[in-house]
Amino acid sequence: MKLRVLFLFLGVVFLAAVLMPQASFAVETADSKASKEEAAQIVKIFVKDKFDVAKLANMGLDLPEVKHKNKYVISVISETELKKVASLGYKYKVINPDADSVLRATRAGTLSKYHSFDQIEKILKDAEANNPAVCKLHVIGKSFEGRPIYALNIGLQAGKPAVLIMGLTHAREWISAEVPTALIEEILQKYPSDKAIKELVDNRSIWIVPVVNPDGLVHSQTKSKMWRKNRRLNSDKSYGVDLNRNYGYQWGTVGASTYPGADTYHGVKAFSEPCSAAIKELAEREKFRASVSFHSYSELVLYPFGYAYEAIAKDDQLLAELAKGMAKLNGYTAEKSSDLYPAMGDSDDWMYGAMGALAFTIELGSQFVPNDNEVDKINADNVKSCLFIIEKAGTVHASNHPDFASKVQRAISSFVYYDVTRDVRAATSKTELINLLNPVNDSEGKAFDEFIAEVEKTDLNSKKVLAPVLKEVKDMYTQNIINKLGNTRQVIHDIEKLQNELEKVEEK
Ligand code: 0X9
Ligand code: ZN
Repeated sequence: MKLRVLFLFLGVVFLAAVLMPQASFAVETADSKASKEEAAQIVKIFVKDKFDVAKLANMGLDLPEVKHKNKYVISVISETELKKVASLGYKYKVINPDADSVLRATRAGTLSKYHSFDQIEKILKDAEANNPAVCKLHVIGKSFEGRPIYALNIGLQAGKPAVLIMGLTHAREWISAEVPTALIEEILQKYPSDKAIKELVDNRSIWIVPVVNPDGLVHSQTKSKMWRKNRRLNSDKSYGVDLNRNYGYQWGTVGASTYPGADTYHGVKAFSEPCSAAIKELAEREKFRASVSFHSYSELVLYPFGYAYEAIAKDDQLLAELAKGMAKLNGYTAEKSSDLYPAMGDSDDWMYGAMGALAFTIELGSQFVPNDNEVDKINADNVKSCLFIIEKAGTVHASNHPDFASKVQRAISSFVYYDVTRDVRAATSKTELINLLNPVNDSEGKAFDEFIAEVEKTDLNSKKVLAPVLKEVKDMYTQNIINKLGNTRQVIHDIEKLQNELEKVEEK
């Protein structure tokens, strides 16, 4: 078993080293702007199985459409990346050699059904001005280029279950800002007359961030429509970090690029970007019970974990049920995120894994910018899914949510989180965990029993992180037994108990 894990690990490291893209995508220098950008092509790449898909995601490719059954993916790709794909032996077909130009032609330069950032800003300010009793507009941070990141809080009583709805993490996914905006309008319009909506406003704290990536939206709507990332100027003079690879759970491992020019570049460190850091701060403060992040496209409701096939959430069943509940209302398909493709650093893995929120990503529609005549239906269907999850957040919760998790559980999840994110707080949170488990503080061994039960439930990566703690605790207990040597019967009993429990864990 251990050998298999080691081989798997070496295999991943090898693949990552071989497949990391060495070529750039959309590289701009500060002063030469778009002239040096490579055109974004839309390409169909044929795959054998899910491991082929994982390899492509691991190269840092951006894969908006993955058809496992029909054995192909659609990628938005640069010429250099495409050459790399071809050299690895993948068959492909160029669907569109210049994706931006088609959008230019079909949309004729107008936004028509879609809102600009300024228009959304006005909707938010009007919402607050016209409904001061039920909503308040917050600026939760500033983007790289200095634009405000707005969060509208609807339902102002303190202490009610909180839910977060986010849109437009990726620049070109314009429809993903429309649904949260439509949700605001629906709630505020219906609040005075609709009993069910009034019930939600009075008993929840609903936070809506329609545009997580304002710089990206402005860039996509005015300069380069197929833009995905934010607009950070990277050290190699390329632009942008993929905000959905920048969250700090299992950060820096798979399904993203270390290469700044790539479309899935994960940034220099977790939460390096003001926009993802703003969401982190908000989430740490509000302790959301549930969250939905809108993207486009593929008509999917995704649930964690996304970073690995084998990483199964403790609340897998509940997450799947809720995803299906939302999917029933918007007509989409519910699936575990990694089944689309394994990728780390997305908002859901962090929201769920580190914050204990029941977190979902909804991939809207069947293209990045659906046709005008589809927008109203997409909005209406997905507003229903939002209202469903907002309602559910009052009655169900993740087992690791801070309001519900035990001390031991919380200590385990913060230590694992700080350790995997290489946060300096890992050391103090380890000490806290060990103190809880110290037999001096845990004379009946209750915390220890809970620790063992919790370790058993965690995924393989967390078990690896927890192994040294287990060893230290084992040593402490052994020492404690030795200290009690006077009472032989007690010693034998304690040793047997400890041995039994350790065997159970070590077998796994
Ligand atoms: O890749 C993404 O960030 C999301 N898809 S998109 O086409 N909108 O870019 C999906 C994220 C789902 N999470 C994982 N597969 N881990
Ligand atoms: Zn997206």
